[in-house]
Amino acid sequence: MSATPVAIIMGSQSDWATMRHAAETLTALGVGHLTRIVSAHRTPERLYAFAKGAKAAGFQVIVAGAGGAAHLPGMTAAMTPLPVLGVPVESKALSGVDSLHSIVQMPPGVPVGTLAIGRAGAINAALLAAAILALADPALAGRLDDWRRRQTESVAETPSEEPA
Ligand code: RP5
Repeated sequence: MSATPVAIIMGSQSDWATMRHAAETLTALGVGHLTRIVSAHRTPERLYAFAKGAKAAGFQVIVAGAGGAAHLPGMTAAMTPLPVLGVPVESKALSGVDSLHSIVQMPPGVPVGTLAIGRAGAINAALLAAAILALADPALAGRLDDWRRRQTESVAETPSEEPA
């Protein structure tokens, strides 16, 4: 496997507060990743160069987060054969429903695997990327199993007075 199999791209610096959760999850699983700001609207040539070169650069999965008119995951998917996982970033105006609709409603033929809005989607995109890579990486599959086991063990049987 490539040392950096996952690329996490996002449309803006403002998306990092959400997308950092994907990066942190991949770090916890020992999955190499690169993070880049690539805007479909403001830096279209950067997007073109990234997406066209992603496979040759050694990436195997792309996680793309964007908010509002969130064309980044779909445009990326249009220019690479790699699986693209889309994270709808929570927008101020419409709470991320706009982002979700922009990312999830791809026409047949160019898929984007779309996750939940916000932090949950970022974490789950990383877990899904890791699961894809784990199909060909038994050591990573073991780390994913451990991650799930620890999650299971962390769930109390009885609710406490402390806030979650
Ligand atoms: C999108 O526009 C970005 O993905 C971001 O979620 C949204 C707002 O960007 P900023 O105005 O905060 O840079 O392209």
